[in-house]
Amino acid sequence: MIFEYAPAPESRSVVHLRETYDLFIDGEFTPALSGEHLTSLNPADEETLARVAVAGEADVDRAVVAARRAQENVWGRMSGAERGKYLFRIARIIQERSRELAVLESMDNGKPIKETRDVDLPLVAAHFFYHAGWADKLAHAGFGPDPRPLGVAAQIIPWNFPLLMLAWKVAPALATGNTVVLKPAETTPLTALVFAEICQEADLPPGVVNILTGAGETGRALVDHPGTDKVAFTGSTEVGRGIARAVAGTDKRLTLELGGKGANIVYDDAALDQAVEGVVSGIFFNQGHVCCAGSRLLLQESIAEEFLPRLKERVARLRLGDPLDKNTDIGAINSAAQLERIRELTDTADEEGVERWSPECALPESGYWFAPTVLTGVGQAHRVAREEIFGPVLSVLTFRTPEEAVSKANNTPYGLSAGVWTEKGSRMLWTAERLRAGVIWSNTFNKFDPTSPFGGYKESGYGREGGRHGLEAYLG
Ligand code: TXE
Repeated sequence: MIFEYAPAPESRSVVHLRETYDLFIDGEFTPALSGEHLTSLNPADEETLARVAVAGEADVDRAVVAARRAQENVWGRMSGAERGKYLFRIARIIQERSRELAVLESMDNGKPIKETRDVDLPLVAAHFFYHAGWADKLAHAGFGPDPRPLGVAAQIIPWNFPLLMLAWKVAPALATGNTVVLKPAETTPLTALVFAEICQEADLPPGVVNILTGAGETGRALVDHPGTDKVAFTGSTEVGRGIARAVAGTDKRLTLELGGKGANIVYDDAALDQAVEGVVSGIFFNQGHVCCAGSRLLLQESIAEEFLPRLKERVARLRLGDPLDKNTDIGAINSAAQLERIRELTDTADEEGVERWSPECALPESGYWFAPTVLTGVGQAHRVAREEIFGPVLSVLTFRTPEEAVSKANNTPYGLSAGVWTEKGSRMLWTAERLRAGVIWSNTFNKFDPTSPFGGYKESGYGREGGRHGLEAYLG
């Protein structure tokens, strides 16, 4: 019998798109004074989803003034227990609207619905629940006798986990009594705007959360505005460096969560089936648009011959296509610019003599797509071993000894994540102690939890998000 594939598409009808979205300032949707708009596309088919306002300097000023007023007069004066009630309410509304948010996120970002539905949205709600629980306990949690909010936080987030990055930034800021002005990425602004509606639905006092859409210029104006007390940024190392320069010499606090080039180290005694699964999800989850992706596989040479065919066989079974199909494993690349970046780096690998392999897979005709790719014969000097590709591309390197594994894993300007696969506890600990990475997973990968601090070393940035360390970053 020949198996015929039957797609199982999630319905778009749960999403109610507006033609045009305004900015969200002081509790209201309001047109941008700049009068400008940008267009948000569905990267899977390049269709326009909506027009979105672009905030200019005057709009940034309005939002910062509203956030300051709300912080000083309302939010900063409220008891922690009361702030917690709002956060619990927001968390519950997110759960109630999670199907709509998951579909919208998949449409705006291109990521598969099974990821937005089973990973992003549950984690978004969990973040608000977790931080709601902290709001009334800050005074007794060892943050000092009188932990105080910093004031107004400027928050700039990327497009790879739009709503989850919003939750990572907004929930701890609000729990600690800060108010926020947040700018989502220009290619994925829509779920942040629905979040603004959720703030209205939760009766959050006006000005506590302000959402300004726009591109880099809006972000720059927000960073440069003198009226904020903290800047929290997740994005490219290049823009992060510019923000660090802009904030230097001011009294603003800064946290940066930047790029990565994570190593997944597989020793010869690893449980291989489990390691194959971990390596595959480590790089192909979310099309590889993950700062902590395991984008370098470090494979012990003695098992390379056995491991690589198994890995390729598993990659060949990944299903690429419509992000709204519940069976899809790999969705669309988020933008034409990101697709171009991935192509440029993989083309260089071809020129450098690296061996490229992809399973046979038909790419849709419209939209932005890149087939899952495994690069072998990669040396440490190759660009694909050093630079963040941020796409579904795995660079495979080999090692002979644990010392060599650690040295290669650490041979990167980044220091965000690593995975170690071995059945030997002593080897695991020996390796983990020597890796310079903020997050190290053992015999697993891509496990996230609001209680765990997340962040990097070196060019991956500084500061931690999540757990009590994440709260500390919003307290003075
Ligand atoms: O990032 P940008 P891009 C990496 C990844 C990717 C590369 C470029 O390697 O290929 O960065 O992605 C706002 N002042 N990561 O170009 O430009 C921008 O509007 C203030 C890793 O998308 O850094 C968006 O909201 N803000 C990463 C946000 O910064 C500015 C996630 C991120 O965009 C600005 C994304 C400016 N001058 C990309 N210029 C991670 N760490 O997860 C832009 N922005």
